[in-house]
Parts: sequence; C-alpha cells; structure tokens
Amino acid sequence: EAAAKKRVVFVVGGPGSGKGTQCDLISRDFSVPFFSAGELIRSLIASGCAEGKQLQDIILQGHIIPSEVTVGLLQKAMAETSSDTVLIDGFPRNTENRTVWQSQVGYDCEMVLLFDCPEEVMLQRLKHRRDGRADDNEDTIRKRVQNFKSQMAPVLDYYQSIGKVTTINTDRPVEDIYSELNSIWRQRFV
Ligand code: UP5
Ligand code: MG
Repeated sequence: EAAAKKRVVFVVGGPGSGKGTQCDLISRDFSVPFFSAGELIRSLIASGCAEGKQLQDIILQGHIIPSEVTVGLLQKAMAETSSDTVLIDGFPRNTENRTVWQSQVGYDCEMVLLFDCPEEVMLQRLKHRRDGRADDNEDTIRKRVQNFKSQMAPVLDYYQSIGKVTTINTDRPVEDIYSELNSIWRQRFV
C-alpha cells in the first residue's frame, strides 16, 4: 500500500546558507518534523553500513550520492512520522534527485524555499563552524559551492516554471530571516 501523501517543503540553498538553522526554528515553533538529507546520509555512514566508505568519499569530493539511497532514507523517515506536513533540508541537489523522488515517492513537493546567500558569506560561515564536519575543509567547501551552482540551476528553473519557488535572502541575522520565514509558513501551512 502506498504511503499517505504529505505536504512536503524542500528547503534548498548553498552550503552554509542557513538551511539547518532555520529548519530547526520552524520545526520547533510549528511542530513540523524536519529531515536533513545530509544528516540522514551522515548517520547512515556512521552506522557502519557496507557502502559507507564509498558514500564518505563522494561527500568529501562535494559530489552528490546516488539518488536512490537519499530518496530511500527520506521515504523511511517520512513513513515514521504521522505529521501530514514535513520539511526536507538539502534535497533535491540535482535533476536526477528530483526525478527519482518523483518516481519513487509518486508526488512532488508543495513548495521550494530557496535560501539565497552570497558565496563569500557562505564560505565565511562554514570556515567558522566548529562542529567538526569532515566536509568543512576549504577544498570540499569550494566543490560544494560549485556543485550547488551548476547542478541546482536546472532544478530551480523547473520549479520556477511551475511557480513553486519562494526565495529568501539569508545574508541577514538569523532572527531577521526567521521572522520572514515564520510569516511565510503561517500564510501557507497554518
Ligand atoms: N549561520 C547560520 N545562519 C546564519 C546567519 N543568518 N548569520 C550568521 N551565521 C549563520 O549554517 C552554517 C553555519 O552558519 C553554522 O555555523 C551556523 O551557525 C551559521 P547551517 O544552518 O548549518 O547552514 P546549512 O545551509 O544547513 O549548511 P550545510 O553545510 O549543512 O549545507 P550543505 O548543503 O553543504 O550540507 P548538507 O548536510 O545538506 O549536505 C552535505 C553533503 O551531503 C553534500 O555536499 C553532498 O555531498 C551530500 N548530500 C547528497 O549527496 N545528497 C543530498 O540529498 C544531500 C546531501
Ligand atoms: Mg545543514
């Protein structure tokens, strides 16, 4: 039996654009579960799975892991919540992600929140982050930014063309971004 359809919001933006920070706040205030694709992948690797080494290598290259793996992780996480609305942080990352989601999950997102932040600002933030992520070295950060720019462009064009993108400037203090985001959320999902 197919899983019940949920209202899915994709939160996308370059590395360090503030996706995790803002999703935490929305999740706290509106009791919406949020799943970070990157976190799910990092937990899978930490669990010592057979493909862990390969996945870690891909992440250290700043590349995108196979879509079937990511979509599988997201589907499993979604199946475990009864909430009819979910936030997904950091997915899709490329067209293959988007089309595999569409065919594996069977329906599309309701909205794409695009976090727009200048590259220099994102680089500064990640350089100063201190939670020890293996991909927060200068080399990998640069590749993550490059891949975001090149691989997300067609995904964003697609979602723009069907009117699903809401863009938020995230080159501002956390509270300022959140106050705009909170009001968008209230209008759309409460
Ligand atoms: N910070 C946040 N907001 C700030 C603000 N307004 N002002 C000043 N500082 C602010 O924030 C980053 C840092 O900036 C933090 O120190 C924060 O305090 C500060 P954060 O909220 O963590 O930003 P976020 O956008 O979540 O940055 P993150 O580094 O997590 O983004 P990525 O997209 O690079 O990371 P993700 O975990 O999504 O993906 C990692 C890798 O996994 C990818 O590169 C890829 O290899 C792989 N992946 C896939 O292959 N497929 C997927 O579907 C997803 C990931
Ligand atoms: Mg994050």
